Amino acid sequence: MEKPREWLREKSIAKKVLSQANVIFEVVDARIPQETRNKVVEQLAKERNKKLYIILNKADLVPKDFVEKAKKQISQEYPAIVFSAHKNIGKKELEKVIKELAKEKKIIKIGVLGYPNVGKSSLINTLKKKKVATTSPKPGMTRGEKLIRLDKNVYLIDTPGIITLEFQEDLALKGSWIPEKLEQPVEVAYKFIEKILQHRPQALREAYGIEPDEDPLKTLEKIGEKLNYRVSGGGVDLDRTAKKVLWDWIKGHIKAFWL
Ligand SMILES: Nc1nc2c(ncn2[C@@H]2O[C@H](COP(=O)(O)OP(=O)(O)OP(=O)(O)O)[C@@H](O)[C@H]2O)c(=O)[nH]1
Ligand SMILES: [Mg+2]
Repeated sequence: MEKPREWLREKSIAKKVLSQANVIFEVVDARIPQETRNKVVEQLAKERNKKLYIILNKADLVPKDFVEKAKKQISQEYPAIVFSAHKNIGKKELEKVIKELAKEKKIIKIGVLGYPNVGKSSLINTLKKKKVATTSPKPGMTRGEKLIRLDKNVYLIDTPGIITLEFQEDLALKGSWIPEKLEQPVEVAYKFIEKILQHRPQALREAYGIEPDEDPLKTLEKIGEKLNYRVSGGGVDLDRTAKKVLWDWIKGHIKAFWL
């Protein structure tokens, strides 16, 4: 299991933020909304009786009917809001929610939590209409927690991504782990391509101009060939190709999504 100490540090940050905050915004990736729901965050919120909203961020990367279906599914458990920090989606609705929350208490603190790289800091910047939180395609950008004043009596708390006790391979599949830090990038890319083949193979055709093979490894090879990533001797550099594919997913270049 990867780095329990780091995990504990993050869990303690989550606990701290959860006790400071009145409300939780759990940010998920709208492309894989169920897989990026964070069990630790939801469990801690439940234990502490904190109201939790699920924000489906990066909605600009998926079709509208898909994200609406995801929202409907999640709404059975938590209030859900479709959002994009990059495009103007859901901002008014979220602002309305915040306004309503602000009426309930003298001072309202909203903890923004979720897996690394789902767009927590970007969401805060969008609401604030100013770059107050550092963002990056690299998972693990935000380190400590940071209090940001949104309004007279409204504060947002930016936090580092919360990782649960999971294998780095599984985190990488969520776009929450830096591909270079993987021991076996090819294995992860294999699993990732397997998922895409299952849900939306044309995403690979669109991204790389290749004809996906039903064998994920062959598909990875085809991508490497197309990109002309070679090892000395002429074979396809699978390692490099695997990292590239995982980065393309992180950067939103592969248009796939599933529930
Ligand atoms: N397409 C798209 N990309 C987004 C959106 N929001 C954030 N991103 C991108 O996702 C990446 C991660 O964004 P951050 O805001 O740094 O994510 P974070 O959750 O704060 O990440 P950590 O601090 O590492 O946990 C960046 O490359 C952003 O540009 C969005 O709504 N749409
Ligand atoms: Mg951040």
